Amino acid sequence: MKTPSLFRLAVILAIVVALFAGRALAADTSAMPAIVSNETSTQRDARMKWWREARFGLFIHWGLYAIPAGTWQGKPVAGIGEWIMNRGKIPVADYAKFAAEFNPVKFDADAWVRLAQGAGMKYIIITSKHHDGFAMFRSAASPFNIYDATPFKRDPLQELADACRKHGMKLGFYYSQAQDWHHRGGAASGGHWDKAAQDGDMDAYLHDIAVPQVKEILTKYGPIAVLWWDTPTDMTRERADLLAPLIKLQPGLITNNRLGGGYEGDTETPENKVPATGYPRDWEACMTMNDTWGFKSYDDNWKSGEKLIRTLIDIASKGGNYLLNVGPTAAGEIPAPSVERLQQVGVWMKRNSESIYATTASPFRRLEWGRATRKSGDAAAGRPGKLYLNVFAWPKDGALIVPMRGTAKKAYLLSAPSVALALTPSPAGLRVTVPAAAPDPISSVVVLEVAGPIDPLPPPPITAGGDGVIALGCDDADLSGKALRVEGNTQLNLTGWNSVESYAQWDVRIERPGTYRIAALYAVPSGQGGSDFNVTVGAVSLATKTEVTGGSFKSVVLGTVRVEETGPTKVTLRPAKISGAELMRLRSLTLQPVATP
Ligand code: H79
Repeated sequence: MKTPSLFRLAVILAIVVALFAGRALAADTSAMPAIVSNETSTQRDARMKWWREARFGLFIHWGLYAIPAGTWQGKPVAGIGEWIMNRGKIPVADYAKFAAEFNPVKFDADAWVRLAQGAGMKYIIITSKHHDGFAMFRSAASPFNIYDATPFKRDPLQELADACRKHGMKLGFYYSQAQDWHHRGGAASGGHWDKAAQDGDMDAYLHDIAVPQVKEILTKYGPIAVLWWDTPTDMTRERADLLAPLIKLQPGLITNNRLGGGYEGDTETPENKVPATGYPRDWEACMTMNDTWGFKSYDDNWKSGEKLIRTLIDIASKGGNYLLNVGPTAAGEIPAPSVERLQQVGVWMKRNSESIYATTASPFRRLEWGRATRKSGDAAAGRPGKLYLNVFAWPKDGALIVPMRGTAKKAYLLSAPSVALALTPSPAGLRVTVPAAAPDPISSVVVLEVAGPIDPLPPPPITAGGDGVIALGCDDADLSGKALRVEGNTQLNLTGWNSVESYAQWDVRIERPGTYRIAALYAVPSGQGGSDFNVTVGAVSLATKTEVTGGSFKSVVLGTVRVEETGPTKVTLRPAKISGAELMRLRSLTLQPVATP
């Protein structure tokens, strides 16, 4: 009895597998923009391993734009420095003349690599060609390159590749594949100020310039760890298909999500912002140290060393990498303020990098005093799991409260591992008794050795402030629905309300019953207003419609509700019928008690 039924099962299984295989084949030939890859998730994890452990890299924007350095014909050109050709509407022939004066004799690849290494960085990504079309390497595909068009007559990518290999630093190349203001047909939608020189066929540009140059950078410089595409303007699937196969030229190459044509690459790349929460896959925040990528002589708006260090910690606590930029000068030097800051980061990393490298995202949504990262343990190897608490605001009362249930095996300062800190479980969380003085003025690391999984406590319910107003921020909300997420850097907003499944919910505690006026600070672009949505406070509900705010954020009174019950309550904002692309972008919701006579 058993054998035949098992056999029948096997036949059915075989048929099902064949059917699915057939479907997969069918999907391959369809227009689905999913890259066909036979890499298993284990292989992928192995390929991504060094990158996930690295957490910190140096971005270098270096090119001809370092010569004008933000000034054209005696006038400052607004915006990011490497865009000066575009923003200054510099004719192609005039911009090309910078090449004759480009002689960065102070360039010292070894010093750059040592600087990055000293800062605790594990990889370097340099612009091999930016939107200005100038190749920073010796290229057979175009004479507009640093070897053939300048008095410098050196190949900085070769020198950097050699220095990286010598110091065990991973090297990656940035390449602007779709936007090239110099070569005909490469200007896409970004170039239109010098039609006579820029007009041309994009496919011819890809064929003659982008494809051969990407081949060059992936074959002439030894092992390349990352290929960093940028601005996939006008990249159709067909066009991206010309470049995508080149990725195979470097085994293990990691690519970002900016090739275009539906190729997703390996990494998300938020630019100049730290997302409020992480992403569901690998991500890297690329950020400037001042307000430009390419050197601008007068941009002195430097972020402090403390800010850079805390940004690195913040990003690591959300499971991402930090790609921090420098813009070397036309002489070939990294500006002194950047060097100083990288050295400052290095001082902190020397003592505290264990809390950064090879860590994963924090188990806590938010911590009042700082950020957390973690490392899983290995019981077989006798290695405990660790929680790294990066404390920005050192407790004045000597008690660091970690909002988790239970206790830990052991706690200590990363700077003094042999001194155990007392642990006291409490309803508010695990209390770690710490010394009065912070070991580090920027961020001090407390290590918790843990046996099993961390059990975070839910954040305390939101209560009214001194003015009686209950203020609900977007990063306090529990989010439902696939697309709903928090965006923004300092000014956060909830976005992605594209279905009735998308809703936000807040845990509040009502201390005073009464009538509350509900207002929302939101943005709805023109033509997208009139969506229906509901706000529910416990058992009472309010139905309303969105107003157009014209793209900017505006505080809109939604109505009033009468709340009878005190105690823990849920406040929910949920769409009922969406008329635009999404309901709104929401910054906050407030419940203001209405004075009753
Ligand atoms: O290489 C750096 C930027 O030059 C590049 N990506 C990073 C890593 C980049 N190219 N385009 N963009 C980023 C976004 C486009 C911004 C624009 Fe603008 C807004 C183009 C025109 C308006 C910024 C402001 C550039 C010129 C003015």
